[in-house]
Amino acid sequence: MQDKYAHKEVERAAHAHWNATDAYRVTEDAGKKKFYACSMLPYPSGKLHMGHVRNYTINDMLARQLRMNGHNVLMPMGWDAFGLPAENAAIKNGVPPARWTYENIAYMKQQMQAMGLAIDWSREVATCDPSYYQWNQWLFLKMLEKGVAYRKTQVVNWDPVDMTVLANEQVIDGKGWRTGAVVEKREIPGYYLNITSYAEELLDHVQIGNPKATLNGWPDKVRLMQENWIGKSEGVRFAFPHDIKDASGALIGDGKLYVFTTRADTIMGVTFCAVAPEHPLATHAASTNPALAAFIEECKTGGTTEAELATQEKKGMATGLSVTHPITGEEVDVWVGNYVLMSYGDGAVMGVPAHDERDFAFAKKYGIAIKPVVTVEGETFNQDAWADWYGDKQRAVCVNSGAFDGLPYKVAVDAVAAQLAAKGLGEKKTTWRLRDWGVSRQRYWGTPIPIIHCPEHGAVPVPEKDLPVVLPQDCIPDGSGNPLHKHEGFHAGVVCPVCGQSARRETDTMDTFVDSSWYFMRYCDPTNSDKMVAEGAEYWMPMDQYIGGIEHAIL
Ligand code: ANZ
Repeated sequence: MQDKYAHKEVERAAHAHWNATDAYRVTEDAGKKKFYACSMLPYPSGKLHMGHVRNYTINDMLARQLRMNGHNVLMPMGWDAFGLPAENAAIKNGVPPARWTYENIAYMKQQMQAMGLAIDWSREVATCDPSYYQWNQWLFLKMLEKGVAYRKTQVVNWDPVDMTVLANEQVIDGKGWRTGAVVEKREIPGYYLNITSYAEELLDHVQIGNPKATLNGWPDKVRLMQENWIGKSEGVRFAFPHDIKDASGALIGDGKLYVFTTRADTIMGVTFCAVAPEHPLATHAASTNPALAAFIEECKTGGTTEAELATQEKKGMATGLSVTHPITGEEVDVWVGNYVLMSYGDGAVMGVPAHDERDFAFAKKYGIAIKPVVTVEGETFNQDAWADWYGDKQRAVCVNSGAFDGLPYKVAVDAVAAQLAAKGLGEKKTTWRLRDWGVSRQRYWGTPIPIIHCPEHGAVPVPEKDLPVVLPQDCIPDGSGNPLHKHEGFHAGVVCPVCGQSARRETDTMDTFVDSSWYFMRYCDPTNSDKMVAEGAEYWMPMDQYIGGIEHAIL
């Protein structure tokens, strides 16, 4: 026994021995109890930081202890290697993202090895490697076949000087981070995953007290956050009929302005309707009203996040159009409101200033009538100031509401829904806050979306046999748009899989969360070229320990 711990010598000798014996390489062994210890795969940002060290040490201690006790322990490592920082580094240093990324991987791997982590390096994966991302593409094709993946237009942040799409974090005070130009909201086509079809199932899994819940044991506040994120909202979807026609003489929206409300009991208090700036009625009205067109343009500048929309000052403008109240038959003016989201419900609201705080602020600002239609015992309505009880549905009873007078909230909602249904104008509906997942990025350093655009057949999936669609490694982004547009090799010789005509590849790439949503299963059989997730997963999954994200909490 030596007096001093001569770490350099001891560790050098230990590492040499582990390397020579391949000490941490594991194979599936049915005779042993397995333990799968996984860490969140790191982004190869350059160097390890103390958050990484802490994370990996926790699993390392666990792995070593269990191994000594006879467990068959898998502890893999990989690299979340696509994404924006590599492109930013390219812009700054003029180095291709591929080179920057692989150099960082080599450096960080050597740091991890110097730490002596008990990692099975034979299972290392890098998400920017075609042998990995080809499975993103394969899965995408399968989801297209099933209708889970689909294409539609999406609103993005557009930098008009760099002619490029910006991530939310690249928009600072409504301006592009590099150019300082006022950012526009633009609609461009993109790909989505239909996760909202699974909303009910997801909710069942997380909801506290739900008999189908599988997340029992997780902290309640995490589960509640998830529940609010999924955001189930039960209400009524109904239409205000109208006869507003477009330039060709066709009724816009088949003559119906649909809205979603959770407070159908307040329907008799509607004094206006408000539509989102992107709503077809807004576009129609703006075509003959330059002031409105300018207002809509103004709404399109600035951030697109929900938080930004929620906190900004409520602004609006009348469209000059009106629709018919479905119960009273009165004319109701249609406004454009900057607080109405196109992507929620129907992109339009019934305005009830007496009972919705946002509508109250809006009505006060623009001199719109405020008509109380529910009351709470012992309270008196004051038109000058908002009070919380105006919106308190639990204690509300209808007044000034004709046939609905005296009904409490729930009963009134059912009665209103029944009347609307009898007129063929509406029904009860569940709306979700959860949105479909927009997976395309108008960026270079990611998994190419396996689509070919044919002048005749439109967006055609790349046949499975032609996968992977390989991302060129030699592009150096300069900040002005996606360099794949200009990369001749990427488009050379591409033909439409349907008709054989010359065609162009899709240049959008996938969100990097696609990469990191299944890597833990790939580690179980990392080199399998026939299957995305193969038999190894049956042995190792479910993982026994996951350490993820602590580094974010520390930094
Ligand atoms: C009239 C009303 C009266 C409302 C009232 C509330 C209180 P949650 O619970 O989040 O689902 N809304 C509907 N679509 C919208 C959109 N696209 N953008 C902005 N707001 C929208 O909220 C549902 C309520 O949010 C709906 O109920 C609607 O306002 C508004 F005293 O309708 B309510």
